[in-house]
Amino acid sequence: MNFQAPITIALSKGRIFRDTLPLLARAGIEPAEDADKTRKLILDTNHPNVKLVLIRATDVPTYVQWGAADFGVTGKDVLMEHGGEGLYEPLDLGIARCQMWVAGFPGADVHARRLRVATKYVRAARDFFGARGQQVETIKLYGSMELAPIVGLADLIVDLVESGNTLKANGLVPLEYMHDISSRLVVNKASWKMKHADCHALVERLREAVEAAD
Ligand code: PRT
Ligand code: MG
Repeated sequence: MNFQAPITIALSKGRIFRDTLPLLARAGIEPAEDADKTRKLILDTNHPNVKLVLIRATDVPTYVQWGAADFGVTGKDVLMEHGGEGLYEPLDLGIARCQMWVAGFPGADVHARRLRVATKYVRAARDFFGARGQQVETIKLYGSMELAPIVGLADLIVDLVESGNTLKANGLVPLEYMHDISSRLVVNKASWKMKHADCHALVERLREAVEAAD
């Protein structure tokens, strides 16, 4: 496959890059370098017109929204928090799977009045509790949410759970399931129109790669 227009794909280092790589390879795109071993922020690929940019996971939707990247791969958790303005979400890549849960000490009352909830996912938390008419006070954190109930900063947390080991190691338990999370391919809405042939071809290649991986 040949790309006529320049295409930039935003990825984050770590599990997103690792899990996206085999899908890109099946779509015929191979980076010239290993993301986890380079300090470069822009990686060339085997296609002269295709570049990868390596940025913080939470910045991926922002880059794509503003057209600084045509495509991005980002967790549904990050996407829900961003809001998805300026983006299409054409494909669930089925990678970096986990779940979003309300968590806290065993037996904590998730229906109590005047709860304080600490989380990186303020929007998802407000939506979730708000949908059942429960007003909660949210405290925005950027990491280590598990600490919040222990030090009395919050009654509950909203966090991602994979094996459950992180919660368990801190004496916490998952209390209420919220969402299944996986990584999504997002595309800038203007790119989708202006570079439609190339963008559409890439989405279809990746769709086949995802189906082959299932
Ligand atoms: O770490 P950094 O601050 O650089 O960025 P990031 O945490 O956003 O990036 P990264 O690479 O850690 O996560 C990227 C995406 O992977 C997330 O946005 C999720 O969509 C997805 N993902 C899948 C996860 C997990 N599984 C996961 N287990 N993201 C984070 N975790 C963390 C979770 O927050 C908790 O601290 O792992 C811990 C729970 O894991 P268990 O196995 O102990 O339950
Ligand atoms: Mg992380």
